[in-house]
Amino acid sequence: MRTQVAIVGAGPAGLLLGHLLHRAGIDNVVVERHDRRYAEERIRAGVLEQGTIDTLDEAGVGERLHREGLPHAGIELLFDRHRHRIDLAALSGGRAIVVYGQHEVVKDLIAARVASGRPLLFESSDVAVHDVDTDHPSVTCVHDGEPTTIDCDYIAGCDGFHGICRAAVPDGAIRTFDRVYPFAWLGILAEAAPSAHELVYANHERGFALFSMRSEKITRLYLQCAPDEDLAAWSDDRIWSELHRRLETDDGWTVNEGPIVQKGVTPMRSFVCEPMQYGRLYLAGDSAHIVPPTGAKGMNLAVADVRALSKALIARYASNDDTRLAAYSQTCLKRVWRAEHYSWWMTSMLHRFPDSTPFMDRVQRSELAYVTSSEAGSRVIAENYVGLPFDE
Ligand code: RFL
Ligand code: PHB
Repeated sequence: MRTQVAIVGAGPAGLLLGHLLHRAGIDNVVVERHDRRYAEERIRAGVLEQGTIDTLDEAGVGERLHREGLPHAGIELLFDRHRHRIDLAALSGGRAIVVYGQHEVVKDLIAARVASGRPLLFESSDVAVHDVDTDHPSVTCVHDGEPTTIDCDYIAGCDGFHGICRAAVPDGAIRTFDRVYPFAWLGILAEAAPSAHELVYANHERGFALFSMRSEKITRLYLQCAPDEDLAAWSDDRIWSELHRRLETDDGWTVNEGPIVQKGVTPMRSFVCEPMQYGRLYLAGDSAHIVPPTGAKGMNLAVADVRALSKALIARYASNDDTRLAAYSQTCLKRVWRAEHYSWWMTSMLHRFPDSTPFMDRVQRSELAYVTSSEAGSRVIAENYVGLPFDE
């Protein structure tokens, strides 16, 4: 099989790239290791930045997100039993966020892909990339039991943090930057009406907690836990009791309980590889960088990467102009490092570190008091949370 761009991975990055290229008339094939159901049901991110919403709108896949997503104009930080609101819209010139599950974005993109008639090869095994440092790269895999070769001009590595694309770059051709945190998040989905309209990020002496939601009927909650936490040790009762303690406020606000329909543990790390390209292989999304989820940036960065990559490939095919392709990594890394700092900073301000000292606890408390009382402090949170404008 021959195509212009071979895309490895059908997460938000790979699917959106495939769709943006399709709309520009650029032929592409998407190869995915898992089946459609896995892609559509994997519960992950929930916060879409303004720029992500704009990109999905421009790509013609924003209709359901506007109908079913929950627009939010603020978030709250909870500490010392009080909630403090950050007015995102007022502090960022009217930008805001929408809460809409990543798997819903994926469903919308898969539907658009199927309608386009272009190939999306689910359940492909033994996926490998070849000759990426030549002008005739290829991807091989086994699909429907048949060994398959996809000859192409370019390869997009959109296969997540544990994928094969970054691993195919020879040692020494990329540099990596890494930080692993001494905690993780235990996340649940509960069939319970959210008891507040906005997200609540809590710093508590027993550890961080986050109140979020997916719909008027589903609450999404997270608790800071150990990196190697054993889920079996967490009965539903224990989870609720810990959530109530960490999210308790003096004004009597409390989370609503309901049947827990999903539980999982998410490790926390920061990671960047530089450059995000080797030869004709371009990395996008989690395959090139990871942020801890505290800043809600991961999927948004994946969307920003493929927005830049699609524009670069369109310029290349439309007018044989390689300038944007050559600048791809540099363009993306500027935004990536901003998000890396913000996610690290929010994580540091809101979590309990096992090696913390009474001095560091007081410093953290002072920082929270400052960012929630000073307009300048609140603005730093707001403008980063809603996402900075694209540098185009
Ligand atoms: P994905 O979503 O990991 O998709 C990669 C795809 O590649 C496939 N794959 C392969 N395919 C073929 N051959 C191989 N060898 C392959 N290896 C892997 C995989 O099966 C998969 O389908 O990466 P992508 O597209 O870069 O998207 C990144 C986002 O998924 C990620 O950054 C976010 O989920 C992070 N994240 C959040 N991001 C936000 O913007 N806002 C949030 O509120 C937010 N909250 C979160 C999060 C991530 C979380 N977890 C579980 C890590 C909350 C959590 C709890
Ligand atoms: C979520 O709703 O899953 C969510 C929201 C905000 C975050 C991370 C995850 O920072």
